[in-house]
Amino acid sequence: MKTLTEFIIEEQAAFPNASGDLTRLLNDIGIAAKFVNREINRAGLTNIMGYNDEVNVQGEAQKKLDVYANEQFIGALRSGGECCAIASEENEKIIAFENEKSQSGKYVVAIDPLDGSSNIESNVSIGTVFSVYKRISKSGKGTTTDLLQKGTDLIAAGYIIYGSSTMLVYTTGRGVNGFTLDPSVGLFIRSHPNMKYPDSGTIYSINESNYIYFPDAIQKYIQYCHFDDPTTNRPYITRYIGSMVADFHRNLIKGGIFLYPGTIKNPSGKLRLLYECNPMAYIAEQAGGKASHGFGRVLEIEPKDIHQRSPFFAGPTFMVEKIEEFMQKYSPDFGKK
Ligand code: P6P
Repeated sequence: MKTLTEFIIEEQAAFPNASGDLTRLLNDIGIAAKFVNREINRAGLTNIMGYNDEVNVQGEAQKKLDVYANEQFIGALRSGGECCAIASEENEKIIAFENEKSQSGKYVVAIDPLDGSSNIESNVSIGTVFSVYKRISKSGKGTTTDLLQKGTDLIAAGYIIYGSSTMLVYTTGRGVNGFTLDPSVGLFIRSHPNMKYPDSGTIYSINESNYIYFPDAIQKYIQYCHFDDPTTNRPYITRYIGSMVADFHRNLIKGGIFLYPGTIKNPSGKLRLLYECNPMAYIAEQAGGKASHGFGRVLEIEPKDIHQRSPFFAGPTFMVEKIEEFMQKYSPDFGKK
């Protein structure tokens, strides 16, 4: 049995110049996750479920748990001192920490503190998604430029899924490991070592209600999934819960592709590059799969804005490559200005 803390420390040993700062930062995230988990597990019993009459930068009604989760992760990272700035889905601008300790922090974090929160009252699994970069600026307050880095520059990325059990899944570029929270002792225990997509994938996850707005390539891919061809395990199984972390995690375990394409109304799709697509893309690639925006690696996108969106396809390599084949063949100019 290995705890998250033990594993992170062991991982640090693999980086000869490691100072322990990333170890402490990842631990800070793990601690905040436990507090968020506790509130989520009792959300139905307190008035925390309701809306707090605010809207976030996305114009989405903020649920109290969104605000609580945001405060927990920001608070943990601020007091930990390893992170100098944060980009959060819940904040329009970056949060550049004022305290001296944080201003000497070597890292910056992009985070979706509670993804899928519209599912809270229906008790559907929700999640936190985070990504960690080395700061570019040398010292002082962190800057937006520190956050606008390509996914290929990620130092670490992960998610917490608050589901039937609470799990923290992360990578530092040396594979993907999953840790299940034992609430009786408040420890994340390594339960899923070296997570990899299964070789065969038969699940596809997409919001088919957008069908008429999808480009031809996506409409044809959905028809491809429906086609009866036992030699390629089709028709595929459709599973879509509308909570990215839950859909992504199930597909990583069971083998399937998660799709959030662009539409003719929103060619860039809905998911945010910095704190949803990039961290999940890093995990997908480290788990032996691929993550594409339809025409190439998500991780190669040059970010221009901390809240910019991207089409997102992640799963086993053969399934993502099929999407890229269809985009090239049927919608080669889609989303290109
Ligand atoms: P739709 C949740 O709001 C979220 O950001 C992701 O977690 C999820 O995959 C997506 O939106 C669902 O969006 O348009 O299918 O309801």
